Amino acid sequence: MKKPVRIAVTGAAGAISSSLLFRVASGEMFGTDQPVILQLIEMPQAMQQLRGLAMELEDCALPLLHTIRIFDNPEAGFKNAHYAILIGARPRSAGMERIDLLTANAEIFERQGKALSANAARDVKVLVVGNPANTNALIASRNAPDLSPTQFTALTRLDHNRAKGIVANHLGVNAEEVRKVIIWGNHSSTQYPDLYQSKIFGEPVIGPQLEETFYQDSLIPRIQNRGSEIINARGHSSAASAAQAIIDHMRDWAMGTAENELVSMAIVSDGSYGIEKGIFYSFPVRCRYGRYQIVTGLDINAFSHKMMKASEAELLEEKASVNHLLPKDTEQSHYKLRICLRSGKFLAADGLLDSGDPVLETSRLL
Ligand code: NAX
Repeated sequence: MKKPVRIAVTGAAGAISSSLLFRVASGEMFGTDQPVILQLIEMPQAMQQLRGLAMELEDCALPLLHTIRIFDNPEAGFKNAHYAILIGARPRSAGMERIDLLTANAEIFERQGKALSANAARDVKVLVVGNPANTNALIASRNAPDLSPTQFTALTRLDHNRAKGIVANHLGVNAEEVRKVIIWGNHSSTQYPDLYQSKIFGEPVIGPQLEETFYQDSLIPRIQNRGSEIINARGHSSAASAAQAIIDHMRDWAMGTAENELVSMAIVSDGSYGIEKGIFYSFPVRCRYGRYQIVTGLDINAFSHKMMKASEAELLEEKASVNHLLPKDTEQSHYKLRICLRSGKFLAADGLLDSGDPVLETSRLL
Protein backbone atom coordinates (compact mmCIF):
# COMPACT_ATOMS: atom_id res chain seq x y z
CA MET A 1 0.00 0.00 0.00
CA LYS A 2 1.28 3.48 -0.89
CA LYS A 3 1.85 6.24 1.63
CA PRO A 4 -1.30 8.42 1.95
CA VAL A 5 -1.46 11.76 0.16
CA ARG A 6 -2.92 14.83 1.82
CA ILE A 7 -5.71 16.53 -0.11
CA ALA A 8 -6.97 19.88 1.19
CA VAL A 9 -10.36 21.09 -0.03
CA THR A 10 -11.90 24.50 0.70
CA GLY A 11 -15.63 25.10 0.46
CA ALA A 12 -15.76 21.52 1.65
CA ALA A 13 -19.39 21.57 2.83
CA GLY A 14 -20.66 23.08 -0.45
CA ALA A 15 -22.44 21.48 -3.38
CA ILE A 16 -19.45 20.65 -5.59
CA SER A 17 -17.40 19.29 -2.72
CA SER A 18 -20.29 17.12 -1.55
CA SER A 19 -20.25 15.42 -4.95
CA LEU A 20 -16.46 15.28 -5.03
CA LEU A 21 -15.27 13.95 -1.68
CA PHE A 22 -16.90 10.51 -1.76
CA ARG A 23 -15.36 9.86 -5.17
CA VAL A 24 -11.91 11.05 -4.11
CA ALA A 25 -12.10 8.82 -1.04
CA SER A 26 -13.11 5.89 -3.27
CA GLY A 27 -9.94 6.22 -5.33
CA GLU A 28 -11.41 7.82 -8.46
CA MET A 29 -8.91 10.66 -8.47
CA PHE A 30 -5.57 9.01 -7.76
CA GLY A 31 -6.32 5.33 -8.16
CA THR A 32 -7.56 2.44 -6.04
CA ASP A 33 -4.16 1.83 -4.46
CA GLN A 34 -3.70 5.39 -3.17
CA PRO A 35 -4.89 6.11 0.40
CA VAL A 36 -5.96 9.70 1.08
CA ILE A 37 -6.01 12.06 4.03
CA LEU A 38 -8.76 14.65 3.58
CA GLN A 39 -8.15 18.08 5.10
CA LEU A 40 -11.50 19.82 4.80
CA ILE A 41 -11.74 23.58 5.19
CA GLU A 42 -14.85 25.70 5.66
CA MET A 43 -16.07 29.01 6.97
CA PRO A 44 -16.59 28.95 10.77
CA GLN A 45 -20.37 29.21 10.30
CA ALA A 46 -20.43 26.10 8.07
CA MET A 47 -18.46 23.82 10.41
CA GLN A 48 -21.55 22.04 11.72
CA GLN A 49 -22.58 21.10 8.20
CA LEU A 50 -19.02 20.01 7.45
CA ARG A 51 -18.99 17.81 10.54
CA GLY A 52 -22.09 16.07 9.20
CA LEU A 53 -20.45 15.46 5.85
CA ALA A 54 -17.34 14.08 7.56
CA MET A 55 -19.55 11.68 9.53
CA GLU A 56 -21.12 10.44 6.29
CA LEU A 57 -17.68 9.88 4.82
CA GLU A 58 -16.70 7.93 7.89
CA ASP A 59 -19.88 5.86 7.63
CA CYS A 60 -18.89 4.68 4.15
CA ALA A 61 -16.00 2.72 5.73
CA LEU A 62 -13.94 3.36 2.61
CA PRO A 63 -10.68 1.40 2.68
CA LEU A 64 -8.65 4.21 1.08
CA LEU A 65 -9.83 6.92 3.47
CA HIS A 66 -6.96 7.11 5.94
CA THR A 67 -8.01 10.21 7.92
CA ILE A 68 -10.52 13.07 7.75
CA ARG A 69 -9.71 16.33 9.47
CA ILE A 70 -11.84 19.46 9.46
CA PHE A 71 -10.63 23.06 9.78
CA ASP A 72 -12.14 26.51 9.99
CA ASN A 73 -9.02 28.23 8.67
CA PRO A 74 -6.72 27.69 5.68
CA GLU A 75 -3.44 28.03 7.61
CA ALA A 76 -3.97 24.81 9.58
CA GLY A 77 -6.00 23.19 6.81
CA PHE A 78 -3.24 23.43 4.19
CA LYS A 79 -0.56 22.00 6.49
CA ASN A 80 1.64 19.61 4.44
CA ALA A 81 -1.02 19.29 1.71
CA HIS A 82 0.16 17.61 -1.51
CA TYR A 83 -2.95 18.73 -3.37
CA ALA A 84 -5.15 21.76 -2.66
CA ILE A 85 -8.54 22.16 -4.31
CA LEU A 86 -9.86 25.66 -3.71
CA ILE A 87 -13.61 25.52 -4.27
CA GLY A 88 -14.91 27.94 -1.61
CA ALA A 89 -15.53 31.43 -2.91
CA ARG A 90 -17.80 34.35 -2.30
CA PRO A 91 -20.89 33.99 -4.53
CA ARG A 92 -22.34 36.96 -6.36
CA SER A 93 -25.23 38.42 -4.37
CA ALA A 94 -28.02 40.72 -5.55
CA GLY A 95 -26.80 44.21 -6.45
CA MET A 96 -23.14 43.16 -6.38
CA GLU A 97 -21.08 44.59 -9.22
CA ARG A 98 -18.44 42.52 -10.97
CA ILE A 99 -15.69 44.58 -9.35
CA ASP A 100 -17.17 43.92 -5.88
CA LEU A 101 -17.11 40.18 -6.61
CA LEU A 102 -13.49 40.35 -7.73
CA THR A 103 -12.50 42.31 -4.65
CA ALA A 104 -14.39 40.10 -2.18
CA ASN A 105 -12.74 37.01 -3.66
CA ALA A 106 -9.36 38.68 -3.86
CA GLU A 107 -9.27 38.85 -0.06
CA ILE A 108 -10.07 35.14 0.24
CA PHE A 109 -7.47 34.04 -2.31
CA GLU A 110 -4.80 36.39 -1.00
CA ARG A 111 -5.06 34.72 2.39
CA GLN A 112 -5.17 31.24 0.87
CA GLY A 113 -2.11 31.92 -1.32
CA LYS A 114 -0.16 33.03 1.75
CA ALA A 115 -1.40 30.03 3.74
CA LEU A 116 -0.33 27.61 0.99
CA SER A 117 3.06 29.25 0.67
CA ALA A 118 3.72 28.98 4.38
CA ASN A 119 2.16 25.59 5.15
CA ALA A 120 1.64 23.26 2.19
CA ALA A 121 4.06 20.60 0.93
CA ARG A 122 6.77 22.21 -1.25
CA ASP A 123 5.49 20.41 -4.34
CA VAL A 124 1.79 21.08 -3.70
CA LYS A 125 -0.43 21.10 -6.76
CA VAL A 126 -3.17 23.71 -6.50
CA LEU A 127 -6.44 23.82 -8.43
CA VAL A 128 -8.66 26.90 -8.15
CA VAL A 129 -12.34 26.25 -8.86
CA GLY A 130 -14.11 29.15 -7.09
CA ASN A 131 -15.03 31.95 -9.46
CA PRO A 132 -13.69 34.10 -11.04
CA ALA A 133 -11.34 31.09 -11.14
CA ASN A 134 -8.53 32.37 -13.41
CA THR A 135 -8.09 35.64 -11.55
CA ASN A 136 -8.47 33.96 -8.16
CA ALA A 137 -5.62 31.63 -9.19
CA LEU A 138 -3.51 34.65 -10.14
CA ILE A 139 -4.14 36.28 -6.76
CA ALA A 140 -3.33 33.10 -4.84
CA SER A 141 -0.20 32.48 -6.88
CA ARG A 142 1.06 36.05 -6.56
CA ASN A 143 0.61 35.79 -2.80
CA ALA A 144 2.63 32.57 -2.56
CA PRO A 145 6.26 33.72 -2.80
CA ASP A 146 7.70 30.36 -1.74
CA LEU A 147 5.90 28.31 -4.38
CA SER A 148 6.29 28.33 -8.15
CA PRO A 149 3.51 30.00 -10.20
CA THR A 150 3.37 26.75 -12.18
CA GLN A 151 2.04 24.96 -9.11
CA PHE A 152 -1.21 26.92 -9.49
CA THR A 153 -3.91 26.09 -12.02
CA ALA A 154 -7.57 27.00 -12.53
CA LEU A 155 -10.38 24.76 -13.72
CA THR A 156 -11.47 24.91 -17.36
CA ARG A 157 -11.83 21.14 -17.63
CA LEU A 158 -15.57 21.42 -17.10
CA ASP A 159 -15.79 23.61 -20.21
CA HIS A 160 -13.52 21.14 -22.02
CA ASN A 161 -15.72 18.19 -21.03
CA ARG A 162 -18.86 20.13 -21.91
CA ALA A 163 -17.54 20.79 -25.41
CA LYS A 164 -16.68 17.11 -25.87
CA GLY A 165 -20.01 15.92 -24.53
CA ILE A 166 -22.13 18.33 -26.58
CA VAL A 167 -20.25 17.59 -29.82
CA ALA A 168 -20.38 13.83 -29.20
CA ASN A 169 -24.11 13.98 -28.58
CA HIS A 170 -24.66 16.15 -31.65
CA LEU A 171 -22.74 13.79 -33.91
CA GLY A 172 -23.88 10.56 -32.29
CA VAL A 173 -20.45 9.28 -31.24
CA ASN A 174 -18.92 8.32 -27.91
CA ALA A 175 -17.43 11.34 -26.07
CA GLU A 176 -14.07 9.57 -25.94
CA GLU A 177 -13.88 9.67 -29.73
CA VAL A 178 -13.95 13.48 -29.77
CA ARG A 179 -10.26 14.22 -29.46
CA LYS A 180 -8.18 17.38 -29.07
CA VAL A 181 -10.86 19.82 -28.02
CA ILE A 182 -9.32 23.02 -26.64
CA ILE A 183 -10.67 25.67 -24.31
CA TRP A 184 -8.67 28.88 -24.61
CA GLY A 185 -8.81 31.76 -22.13
CA ASN A 186 -11.05 32.55 -19.21
CA HIS A 187 -13.57 30.34 -17.43
CA SER A 188 -16.34 32.76 -18.43
CA SER A 189 -18.55 33.39 -21.41
CA THR A 190 -15.55 34.79 -23.34
CA GLN A 191 -13.86 31.35 -23.27
CA TYR A 192 -13.09 30.02 -26.74
CA PRO A 193 -13.99 26.37 -27.35
CA ASP A 194 -11.74 25.57 -30.32
CA LEU A 195 -12.76 22.62 -32.47
CA TYR A 196 -10.44 23.44 -35.36
CA GLN A 197 -7.84 21.08 -33.93
CA SER A 198 -10.39 18.40 -33.02
CA LYS A 199 -10.63 14.99 -34.59
CA ILE A 200 -13.15 12.17 -34.56
CA PHE A 201 -11.78 8.79 -35.67
CA GLY A 202 -8.76 10.70 -36.97
CA GLU A 203 -10.85 12.99 -39.22
CA PRO A 204 -11.19 16.75 -38.63
CA VAL A 205 -14.45 17.70 -36.89
CA ILE A 206 -14.94 21.05 -38.64
CA GLY A 207 -15.80 20.60 -42.29
CA PRO A 208 -16.60 16.98 -43.01
CA GLN A 209 -18.56 16.31 -39.81
CA LEU A 210 -19.68 19.70 -38.53
CA GLU A 211 -20.56 22.68 -40.67
CA GLU A 212 -18.37 25.68 -39.85
CA THR A 213 -21.17 28.28 -39.67
CA PHE A 214 -23.17 26.03 -37.31
CA TYR A 215 -20.08 25.63 -35.14
CA GLN A 216 -19.36 29.37 -35.01
CA ASP A 217 -22.93 30.66 -34.68
CA SER A 218 -24.62 28.01 -32.55
CA LEU A 219 -22.20 25.60 -30.93
CA ILE A 220 -19.69 28.08 -29.51
CA PRO A 221 -22.34 30.22 -27.72
CA ARG A 222 -24.00 27.03 -26.44
CA ILE A 223 -20.75 25.82 -24.85
CA GLN A 224 -19.86 29.29 -23.56
CA ASN A 225 -23.26 29.65 -21.86
CA ARG A 226 -23.74 26.06 -20.69
CA GLY A 227 -23.36 27.08 -17.04
CA SER A 228 -26.37 29.44 -17.26
CA GLU A 229 -28.36 26.88 -19.23
CA ILE A 230 -27.89 24.42 -16.35
CA ILE A 231 -28.82 26.98 -13.69
CA ASN A 232 -32.00 27.80 -15.62
CA ALA A 233 -32.90 24.14 -15.96
CA ARG A 234 -32.20 22.80 -12.46
CA GLY A 235 -32.20 25.93 -10.33
CA HIS A 236 -28.64 25.32 -9.08
CA SER A 237 -25.25 25.60 -10.70
CA SER A 238 -23.34 22.55 -11.93
CA ALA A 239 -22.10 20.37 -9.09
CA ALA A 240 -21.67 16.73 -10.16
CA SER A 241 -20.16 17.68 -13.53
CA ALA A 242 -17.83 20.15 -11.80
CA ALA A 243 -16.73 17.35 -9.45
CA GLN A 244 -16.05 15.12 -12.45
CA ALA A 245 -13.97 17.87 -14.08
CA ILE A 246 -11.95 18.34 -10.87
CA ILE A 247 -11.22 14.61 -10.75
CA ASP A 248 -10.19 14.62 -14.42
CA HIS A 249 -7.96 17.69 -14.02
CA MET A 250 -6.11 16.42 -10.94
CA ARG A 251 -5.82 12.83 -12.17
CA ASP A 252 -4.35 13.91 -15.50
CA TRP A 253 -1.98 16.40 -13.89
CA ALA A 254 -0.70 13.80 -11.42
CA MET A 255 -0.85 10.69 -13.61
CA GLY A 256 -0.66 11.91 -17.23
CA THR A 257 -3.01 12.61 -20.11
CA ALA A 258 -4.42 9.77 -22.23
CA GLU A 259 -2.42 8.65 -25.28
CA ASN A 260 -2.74 10.93 -28.28
CA GLU A 261 -4.89 13.41 -26.37
CA LEU A 262 -4.57 16.89 -24.91
CA VAL A 263 -6.54 18.61 -22.18
CA SER A 264 -7.33 22.20 -21.23
CA MET A 265 -5.93 23.75 -18.06
CA ALA A 266 -5.80 27.40 -17.02
CA ILE A 267 -2.14 28.01 -16.15
CA VAL A 268 0.15 30.99 -15.90
CA SER A 269 0.88 32.19 -19.43
CA ASP A 270 4.50 32.07 -20.57
CA GLY A 271 3.68 34.09 -23.69
CA SER A 272 2.84 31.06 -25.86
CA TYR A 273 0.51 31.87 -28.79
CA GLY A 274 1.12 35.58 -28.13
CA ILE A 275 -0.90 35.56 -24.92
CA GLU A 276 0.31 38.14 -22.42
CA LYS A 277 2.61 36.66 -19.80
CA GLY A 278 1.61 36.55 -16.18
CA ILE A 279 -2.17 35.96 -16.47
CA PHE A 280 -3.90 32.62 -15.88
CA TYR A 281 -5.14 31.55 -19.29
CA SER A 282 -6.50 28.20 -20.44
CA PHE A 283 -4.16 26.43 -22.88
CA PRO A 284 -3.99 22.99 -24.48
CA VAL A 285 -1.58 20.92 -22.38
CA ARG A 286 -0.24 17.41 -22.07
CA CYS A 287 0.80 16.00 -18.73
CA ARG A 288 3.52 13.49 -17.91
CA TYR A 289 5.24 12.60 -14.65
CA GLY A 290 3.15 15.07 -12.66
CA ARG A 291 4.05 17.99 -14.92
CA TYR A 292 2.26 19.77 -17.71
CA GLN A 293 3.46 21.28 -20.94
CA ILE A 294 1.69 23.58 -23.35
CA VAL A 295 1.12 21.99 -26.75
CA THR A 296 2.75 24.49 -29.08
CA GLY A 297 2.88 24.97 -32.83
CA LEU A 298 -0.84 24.52 -33.48
CA ASP A 299 -2.25 26.41 -36.48
CA ILE A 300 -4.32 29.35 -35.33
CA ASN A 301 -6.66 30.81 -37.96
CA ALA A 302 -7.95 34.42 -37.97
CA PHE A 303 -11.23 33.46 -36.28
CA SER A 304 -9.45 31.60 -33.48
CA HIS A 305 -7.01 34.45 -33.03
CA LYS A 306 -9.82 36.96 -32.60
CA MET A 307 -11.61 34.73 -30.07
CA MET A 308 -8.42 34.05 -28.10
CA LYS A 309 -7.62 37.74 -27.92
CA ALA A 310 -11.14 38.62 -26.69
CA SER A 311 -10.76 36.29 -23.72
CA GLU A 312 -7.24 37.56 -23.05
CA ALA A 313 -8.61 41.14 -23.01
CA GLU A 314 -11.17 40.16 -20.36
CA LEU A 315 -8.47 38.56 -18.19
CA LEU A 316 -6.25 41.62 -18.51
CA GLU A 317 -9.18 43.77 -17.42
CA GLU A 318 -9.80 41.51 -14.41
CA LYS A 319 -6.12 41.68 -13.55
CA ALA A 320 -6.12 45.49 -13.77
CA SER A 321 -9.02 45.70 -11.33
CA VAL A 322 -7.15 43.69 -8.66
CA ASN A 323 -3.68 44.96 -9.49
CA HIS A 324 -3.37 46.81 -6.19
CA LEU A 325 -3.69 43.45 -4.40
CA LEU A 326 -0.88 41.77 -6.33
CA PRO A 327 2.44 42.03 -4.47
CA LYS A 328 5.21 43.53 -6.59
CA ASP A 329 7.85 41.12 -5.32
CA THR A 330 6.25 38.14 -7.04
CA GLU A 331 5.80 39.90 -10.39
CA GLN A 332 9.10 38.77 -11.92
CA SER A 333 8.60 35.09 -11.10
CA HIS A 334 5.34 35.24 -13.09
CA TYR A 335 7.02 36.73 -16.17
CA LYS A 336 10.22 34.72 -16.33
CA LEU A 337 9.01 31.15 -16.18
CA ARG A 338 11.47 29.97 -18.78
CA ILE A 339 14.39 31.03 -16.66
CA CYS A 340 13.35 29.55 -13.39
CA LEU A 341 11.95 26.24 -14.66
CA ARG A 342 13.64 23.63 -16.75
CA SER A 343 12.15 20.27 -16.04
CA GLY A 344 10.23 20.10 -19.32
CA LYS A 345 13.44 19.98 -21.31
CA PHE A 346 14.13 16.61 -19.83
CA LEU A 347 10.56 15.58 -20.53
CA ALA A 348 10.67 16.57 -24.20
CA ALA A 349 14.09 15.04 -24.69
CA ASP A 350 13.42 11.67 -23.12
CA GLY A 351 11.62 10.33 -26.17
CA LEU A 352 8.55 9.28 -24.22
CA LEU A 353 6.15 11.70 -25.88
CA ASP A 354 4.04 9.45 -28.00
CA SER A 355 2.74 11.53 -30.87
CA GLY A 356 3.98 14.12 -33.30
CA ASP A 357 2.45 16.97 -31.29
CA PRO A 358 4.97 19.70 -30.77
CA VAL A 359 5.49 20.55 -27.12
CA LEU A 360 7.12 23.42 -25.36
CA GLU A 361 10.81 22.66 -25.01
CA THR A 362 11.56 24.58 -21.88
CA SER A 363 8.72 23.81 -19.61
CA ARG A 364 7.86 23.90 -16.05
CA LEU A 365 8.40 22.11 -12.85
CA LEU A 366 5.14 20.33 -11.99
P1 NAX B 1 -21.68 26.35 -2.66
O1 NAX B 1 -22.22 27.71 -2.31
O2 NAX B 1 -22.57 25.18 -2.61
O3 NAX B 1 -20.42 26.04 -1.72
C1 NAX B 1 -19.41 26.92 -1.49
C2 NAX B 1 -18.87 26.66 -0.09
O4 NAX B 1 -17.70 27.43 0.07
C3 NAX B 1 -19.84 27.07 1.01
O5 NAX B 1 -20.05 25.96 1.87
C4 NAX B 1 -19.08 28.22 1.72
O6 NAX B 1 -19.33 28.21 3.13
C5 NAX B 1 -17.66 27.89 1.40
N1 NAX B 1 -16.72 29.01 1.46
C6 NAX B 1 -16.93 30.28 1.04
N2 NAX B 1 -15.83 31.02 1.30
C7 NAX B 1 -14.92 30.20 1.87
C8 NAX B 1 -13.63 30.39 2.39
N3 NAX B 1 -13.04 31.58 2.35
N4 NAX B 1 -12.97 29.33 2.92
C9 NAX B 1 -13.57 28.11 2.97
N5 NAX B 1 -14.81 27.88 2.53
C10 NAX B 1 -15.48 28.91 1.99
O7 NAX B 1 -21.00 26.54 -4.11
P2 NAX B 1 -20.56 25.42 -5.15
O8 NAX B 1 -21.70 25.10 -6.05
O9 NAX B 1 -19.87 24.32 -4.44
O10 NAX B 1 -19.53 26.28 -6.07
C11 NAX B 1 -18.32 26.75 -5.53
C12 NAX B 1 -17.60 27.67 -6.51
O11 NAX B 1 -17.29 26.99 -7.71
C13 NAX B 1 -18.39 28.89 -6.94
O12 NAX B 1 -17.53 30.03 -6.89
C14 NAX B 1 -18.76 28.59 -8.37
O13 NAX B 1 -18.97 29.77 -9.13
C15 NAX B 1 -17.53 27.84 -8.82
N6 NAX B 1 -17.64 27.02 -10.02
C16 NAX B 1 -16.56 26.98 -10.86
C17 NAX B 1 -16.51 26.17 -11.97
C18 NAX B 1 -15.31 26.12 -12.84
O14 NAX B 1 -15.38 25.43 -13.87
N7 NAX B 1 -14.21 26.82 -12.57
C19 NAX B 1 -17.68 25.35 -12.36
C20 NAX B 1 -18.60 25.08 -11.23
C21 NAX B 1 -18.84 26.26 -10.31
O15 NAX B 1 -19.76 27.13 -10.91
